[in-house]
Amino acid sequence: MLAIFDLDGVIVTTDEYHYQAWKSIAEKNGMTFDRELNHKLRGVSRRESLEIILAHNSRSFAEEEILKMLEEKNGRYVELLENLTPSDILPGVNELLGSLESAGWLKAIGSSSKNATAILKKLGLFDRFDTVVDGNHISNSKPDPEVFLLGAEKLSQNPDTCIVFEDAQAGIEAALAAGMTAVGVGDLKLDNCTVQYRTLEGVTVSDLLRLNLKGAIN
Ligand code: B16
Ligand code: MG
Repeated sequence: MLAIFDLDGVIVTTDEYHYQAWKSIAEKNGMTFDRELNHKLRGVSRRESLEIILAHNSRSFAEEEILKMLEEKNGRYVELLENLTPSDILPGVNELLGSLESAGWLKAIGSSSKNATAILKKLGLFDRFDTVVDGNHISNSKPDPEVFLLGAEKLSQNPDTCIVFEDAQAGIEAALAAGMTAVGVGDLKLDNCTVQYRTLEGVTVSDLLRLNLKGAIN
């Protein structure tokens, strides 16, 4: 059995840092950016996030300027990530990882972020995962299933024995398109997931087994 965790919004919340970084880039370039728009960027790649901000502001820029904005946004975001510590790990994550380890499950990260490894190292969680697949390894962003299928393939697991934990609708769709069980996490209402937990606090391996996977555990 393989549990695949999205990173931002499931293991840690970096929303505020993305918000601050995008806001400074948007304002510097005469565009507006607010928290509602920031929510729409969950699970969306860096480039596609900027495209959403440009569309929202009905603006277009030359490719060179777009690349500069993306670099500046990431520079600001990486600076802000310096503030992350293990105390930022979301409730229930450490406990669930421990239970999965005891039960012999494999564990992976399936994230759109190109900063996933750096974030996991800051949290002291990098070594807890059997593989980390992130924005550096894929050509197609969620809702394309590539990120999750690659994780399963790397660990030689069939999709029907994989459970994905996601906080974004695009990620839920990606998990379903991969033929995996999709578990929603967080306050934002998610459609089409088998179950949604507000946090991972109190979630047990037995709960996951009860989700009635199509594969090995039936
Ligand atoms: P980066 P996830 C996603 O991570 C974030 O939710 C999203 O807001 C961000 O734009 C994306 O990563 C790319 O991040 O700029 O660090 O490459 O939720 O898929 O873990
Ligand atoms: Mg996420």
